[in-house]
Amino acid sequence: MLQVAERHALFIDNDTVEPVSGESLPVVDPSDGRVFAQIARAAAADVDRAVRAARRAYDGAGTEPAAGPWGRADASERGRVLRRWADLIDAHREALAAIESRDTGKPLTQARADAQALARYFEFYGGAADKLHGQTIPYRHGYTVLTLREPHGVTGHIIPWNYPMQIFGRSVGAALAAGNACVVKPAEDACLSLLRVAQLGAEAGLPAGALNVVTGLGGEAGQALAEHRGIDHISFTGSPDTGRRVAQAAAAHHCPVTLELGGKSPQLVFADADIEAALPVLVNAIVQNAGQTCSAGSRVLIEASVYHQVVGMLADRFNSLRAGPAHDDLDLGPLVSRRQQQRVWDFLSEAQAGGLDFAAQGVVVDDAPAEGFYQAPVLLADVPPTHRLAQEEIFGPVLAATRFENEAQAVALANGTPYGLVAGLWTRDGARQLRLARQLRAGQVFVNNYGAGGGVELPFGGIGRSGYGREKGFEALYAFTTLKTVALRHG
Ligand code: TXE
Repeated sequence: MLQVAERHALFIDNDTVEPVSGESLPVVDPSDGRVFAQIARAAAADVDRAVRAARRAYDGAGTEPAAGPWGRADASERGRVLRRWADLIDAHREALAAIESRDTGKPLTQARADAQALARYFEFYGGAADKLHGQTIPYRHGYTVLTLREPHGVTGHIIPWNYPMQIFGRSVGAALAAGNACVVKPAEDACLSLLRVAQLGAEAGLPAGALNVVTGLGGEAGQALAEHRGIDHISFTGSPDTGRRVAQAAAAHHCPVTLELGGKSPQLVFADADIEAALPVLVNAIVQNAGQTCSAGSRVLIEASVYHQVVGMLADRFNSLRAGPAHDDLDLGPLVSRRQQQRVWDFLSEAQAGGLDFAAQGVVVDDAPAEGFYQAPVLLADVPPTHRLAQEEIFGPVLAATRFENEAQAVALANGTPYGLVAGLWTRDGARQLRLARQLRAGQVFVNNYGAGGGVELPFGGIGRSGYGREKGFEALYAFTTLKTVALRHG
């Protein structure tokens, strides 16, 4: 079993720092429910210390703006640091995967993929850092007008527990590449990998204060970060309710926000689809990370003429899925916490009470510790589209199947939740592919494939209750800059 240090301090100014209160929070292993480490419990004073460290890295001590070691670093130098960091992450991939797997409960193979994605984010944004530039704009005679893409300054990053490394990569990678200094608040349920990744950042050459990690509770450290007047931009990934609170706190000091708030993403399967090709993708989209994925394909909408065939094939696969301890590396690990397990149980109790059809259920292996937070994957058939199970994000391995009669109904069902993050479309009809790609209300549409979790290069984000703003790809770099227009009259 992996050994990790018992107590983890905050990471500020490239150093380990104790919180002012000296208090800790327990770290629980979801596979057996046992406490195996402690993290520091930051409060407002610690967040303030981290923000001031970031400000020094960005602005320096003098009066000239952006004159700190990170603020004045050339774009090419920022890129080199990120690429060195990517190499270090690759070199430590196994250790990082082991930490992430134990802390979140995700099977080792999935944690390895997360570490690989983190390295890929830094490689991508490291390469992009010196390719981000403004434009010149044709204006009146005698003028030259240009735009400058400038960093916000100090950015705040509130990270959830489901993909700590990936979400850190997409958010912090883009922010640092654009020239910002960062303060990160990981989720209290999963911090350990990010504390290690931050140390590797210092080894890669990040100057003190360019990246700071404050662990603690959302309502304390997270809220303090969103409220802090020294923060110039906040990116948040988490639940819609907390996202609203973060946006309200940020609005009080006119701080721009990017919100990614999850989804209830549909996959549409038409009768003309390559069903054999679709099946493993449909299953993986809800089973990956035990369904705790913002872009999980948690609804499958199936054309009536193939409904029974597809549900039958899905059921066969669901019945063979196994959940067990993270280190056993099965199809699924446990859920992240007792609270998340209870949330999924509540949804399933409601499904049972409402007489929904449990078409298939995988197993939790016999030797899984009784105190772990396990949930076997469940396939629900004929879920009425207005039922809460077809409307709300469950964030567990529960797939809701619903049938449709025609294309118009398929689109209406797909668009019929308050969310709009991702949609998947399975059909061989080229005209329909293009038509529906336009009609589906989502930030990403996948045709004959589905990208739950991945896609470093692909702009990602939602509409409606799924949030706003875009992360990933080049688009994220724009979000982490502010645009200045300079108009020169020279005659
Ligand atoms: O989320 P929270 P929770 C959804 C998913 C899940 C549900 C609840 O449906 O079941 O949310 O999970 C920090 N000010 N998603 O309670 O509260 C918190 O410390 C500032 C979807 O864990 O949104 C953590 O770092 N920050 C999602 C982060 O917010 C605060 C991923 C997310 O926690 C705060 C996670 C506050 N007042 C959950 N309160 C996705 N989009 O992938 C909490 N936090």
